[in-house]
Amino acid sequence: MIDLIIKNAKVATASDLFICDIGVDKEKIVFLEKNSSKVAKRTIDAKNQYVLPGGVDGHCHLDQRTKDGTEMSDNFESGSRSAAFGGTTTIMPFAIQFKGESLRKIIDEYHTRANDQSYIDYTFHPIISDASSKVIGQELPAMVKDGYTHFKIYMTYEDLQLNDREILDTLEAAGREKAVVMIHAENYECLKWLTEKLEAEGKTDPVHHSDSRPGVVESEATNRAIALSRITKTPILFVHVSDREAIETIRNAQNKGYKIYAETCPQYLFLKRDDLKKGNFEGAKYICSPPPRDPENQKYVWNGIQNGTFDILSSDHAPFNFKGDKGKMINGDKTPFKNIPNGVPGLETRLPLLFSEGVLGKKISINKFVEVTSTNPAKIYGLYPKKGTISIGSDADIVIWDTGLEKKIKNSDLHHDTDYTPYEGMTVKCWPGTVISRGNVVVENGKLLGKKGFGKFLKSEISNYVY
Ligand code: DUC
Ligand code: ZN
Ligand code: ZN
Repeated sequence: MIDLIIKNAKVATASDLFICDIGVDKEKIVFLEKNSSKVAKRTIDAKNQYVLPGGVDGHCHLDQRTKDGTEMSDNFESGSRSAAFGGTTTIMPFAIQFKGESLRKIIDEYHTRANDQSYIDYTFHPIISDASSKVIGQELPAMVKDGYTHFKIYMTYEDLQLNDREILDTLEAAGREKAVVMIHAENYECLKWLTEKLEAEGKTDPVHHSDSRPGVVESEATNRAIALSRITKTPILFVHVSDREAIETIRNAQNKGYKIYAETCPQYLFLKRDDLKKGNFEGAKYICSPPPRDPENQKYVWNGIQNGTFDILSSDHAPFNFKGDKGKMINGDKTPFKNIPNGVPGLETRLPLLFSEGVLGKKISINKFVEVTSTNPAKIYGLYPKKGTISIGSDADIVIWDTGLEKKIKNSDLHHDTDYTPYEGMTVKCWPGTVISRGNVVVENGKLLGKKGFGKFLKSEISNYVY
């Protein structure tokens, strides 16, 4: 007898929509059949419910080391728990390298942070901030061989940024090894110059974070990174793309046939610049980089999902508490925007927001939803078809969705350890009902049934996207 059958499932993948029974045994999907007569230890009837592959969140930050005295409010336990409640069954947090550190050492350290903590499967994106010849000539190739096939680099932040020459060196090495390079594109000199001018005028409130990083700061860096990608003939993936001109620049490059990929995030669909103006320092809750833009800009982000400019929608969950002296209020409730840690929480709300407004709001198809939230991140980061689809032989990472609801998002109902959500009060019309990771029910009827430590580290294959 097999472990589980999900009957009458309305299954959506990135390409198809069909009704069938899903058989699960020993953590895998073993059959997809209409009106199956087989029996299992457990049967779930999913009649009239969408049954989708578990979400793959290709970008989140958990228990990430910082240098400024702040501390992330979610670790691998609370972050993975929250992700599971939101219908995500694979997460990809970052392992950050500071200058002078060995990549291998930091990966070992992040394994220690994640070991026996996660409810769901995970992989790491190493962040390369030290592009020394040893790191990119020796460590990077060895790490790709060991299953770390995707890396992030920054064009901004004093401690993290690579200059153009270092980016060229890194891209060349990554291209040789067939690694995926994710790029945070913002022009550091420009935003630093703008920040200094704002400070000189006494403009240090949260909303001025947005003035220090106007769209052109992002689009200039985007354009330059595309040039560096072309020079080295190495594909790149832009993370957390927000700005209309940056989107157009990416679209143009894609139209010319360059291998340029892009990710956006819910904060650029649902949050706006005016949120940063909220009084009593509340605006700090919305500080992330790039910053939320104006409502007109949101239309371009939706359009970029619709027309395929964006391959991926990730949460970029970068959690810092609003209160206390380790988060947004590191220097009290007058903390100048320059010192406010960047990032918003969103692991749990990513899928319900996009399903509700995108699919149920008829902006995107159910297939597009699966594509950008599960299948593409699995493909691009070398985990497909183990993850990211419902097919025979894939891991049984499955979400049965409840629709037809009216649910107000409240932080007190979420399962992260962060003391706020920027989506407080927004209404969604769906929520994951049953969340299954490798055949095991992790969440059902709002209850956590999964076990801490069940989640395993996943080695990534070389992605087809970089050939
Ligand atoms: N980049 C991220 O990817 N996340 C949070 C902040 C940032 O700059
Ligand atoms: Zn970034
Ligand atoms: Zn991020």
